[in-house]
Amino acid sequence: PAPTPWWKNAVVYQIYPRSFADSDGDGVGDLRGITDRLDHLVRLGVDVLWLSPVYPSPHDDNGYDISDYQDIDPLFGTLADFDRLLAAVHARGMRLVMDLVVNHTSDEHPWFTDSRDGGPGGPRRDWYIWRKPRPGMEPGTPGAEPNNWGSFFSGPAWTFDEASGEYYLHLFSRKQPDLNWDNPEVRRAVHAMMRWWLERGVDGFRMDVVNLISKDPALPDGIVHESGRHGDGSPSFVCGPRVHEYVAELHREVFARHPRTLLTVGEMPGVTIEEARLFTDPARRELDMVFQFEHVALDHGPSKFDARPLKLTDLKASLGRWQAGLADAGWNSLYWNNHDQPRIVSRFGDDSDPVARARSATMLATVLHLHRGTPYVYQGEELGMANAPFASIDDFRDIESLNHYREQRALGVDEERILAGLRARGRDNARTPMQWDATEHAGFTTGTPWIPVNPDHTHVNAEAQLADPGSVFHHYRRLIDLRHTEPVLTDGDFRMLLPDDERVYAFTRADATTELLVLANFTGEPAIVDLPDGWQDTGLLLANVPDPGPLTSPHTLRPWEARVHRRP
Ligand code: TEU
Repeated sequence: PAPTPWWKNAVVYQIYPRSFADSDGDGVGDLRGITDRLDHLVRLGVDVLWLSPVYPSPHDDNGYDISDYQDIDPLFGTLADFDRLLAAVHARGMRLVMDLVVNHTSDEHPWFTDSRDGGPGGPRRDWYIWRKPRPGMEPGTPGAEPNNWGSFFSGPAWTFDEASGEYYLHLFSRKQPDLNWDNPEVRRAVHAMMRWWLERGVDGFRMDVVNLISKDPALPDGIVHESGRHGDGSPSFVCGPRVHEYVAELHREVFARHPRTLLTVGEMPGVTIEEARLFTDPARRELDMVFQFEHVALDHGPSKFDARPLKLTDLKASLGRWQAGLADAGWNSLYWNNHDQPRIVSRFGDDSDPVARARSATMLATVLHLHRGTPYVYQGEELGMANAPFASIDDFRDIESLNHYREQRALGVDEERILAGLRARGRDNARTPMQWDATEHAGFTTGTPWIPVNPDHTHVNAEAQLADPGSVFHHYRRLIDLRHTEPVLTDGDFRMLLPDDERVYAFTRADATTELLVLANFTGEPAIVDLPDGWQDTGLLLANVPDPGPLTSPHTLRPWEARVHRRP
């Protein structure tokens, strides 16, 4: 059999540079700050750093709107700073993966200004998606857009360009025009740029919304759902007609040209298990793994801001389906958190008091890290960092939240109701500064942070947790160590237990020699569970409570208790 790829028992740590560590006191994190803090990651034991974008950008979407793919934004430092960080990461035996956003560029990228200013028939007009107004409609007026698609960031997915009388497509903000991937010139330019980064020594890419790059060329109207104000274009652009052709071409023109093994992960809103199998089946030479979104869409209504309680059986059914679906071909990425999701301890756990926070955070981590796939740790997750308090709309920074607020206010929705949705699900929850210590601004900056630090940093911080062997940090360190030392964690079969139990998440991992049992209480109350046969008196491998005691049958799990047993 082919050797097990290195990333099958690796753990990836995602850094959001803007909020990780500020070395020059301007209130924004930067590359030197990351280099200064690498030993935190070495202590944690992670193998790979995934860096959210640090390229030049107007920061309309905090760097996911790139205006130059082959440089570093002065806000974060210079290419020399980047090379120093890369060397320091490699010197510690870790690897660095870049976040690449090529479904769209910034509207300030020269490719787009050429395309716009050159007008129809201009030099790069066909590098983006331009269309005439809907026939018979007054150009530039609501409803005259070429189709009825809405943007992920509220409003229509089209913006009118007065000079040419045409519209350009942007699935995200109007400052993020979508590239036309049907144009081979665009694809060649992207391939050359990616090879440039690989020649610089980076170890792979996280590809932003890479399953959206191929659109149905007819760009048909989408269905207007009952809660929607615009058409849902997703059937025309989620895993569109030529997406596998383009991703396989990326593999051929970029990844395959670098003999050292890379890590490639595609972020794929709306991807199904069937599609994910096609993207990650090694025989197809496309990507190593994908980020799917099913498990982080179980606790809200049509809008992500319409928060609803999670049903544990829905979560188990969803994650169980993905474990089964990719068991024989392909590979799962495992995550609760990233820069787009609220903090998991506040979402699926309990952040209301220090014990419940630490206990529920380590329970959630244990469940995730014992699944089959590559685990991702998002900065601060290893400390059990929680959602931040946002006093008013002025505390929010994220374009997705600010646009949603403006749109809902214009519709006359009650302000407190909108703020409640933003506080529960807003992406800024993940973007408050990393909490290094209990000093002012949590040791993140000596200046004024670009977004307020969570007041709970006085007791939730890396310095305090490093000194406490029972901390969330040390539990993550033990989980990551297990990933490196227990082969059954990498390739062992996954079997979900108790699918109908609304309180306990239980499953096993097994290979020819070893079997693990994971029991986790997803509630703040004691939970009684009947053990599967033969697990009493088995060795306790890891628990998130100080005095776990032996397994009995039936067994009473304490609030938020997680434990891993091993046999033989
Ligand atoms: O996210 C794509 C994406 O699907 C998210 O917009 C997600 O749907 C939404 O945030 C959930 O509320 C990627 C990046 O991770 C995100 O930060 C960017 O804003 C977006 O693409 C555009 O580049």
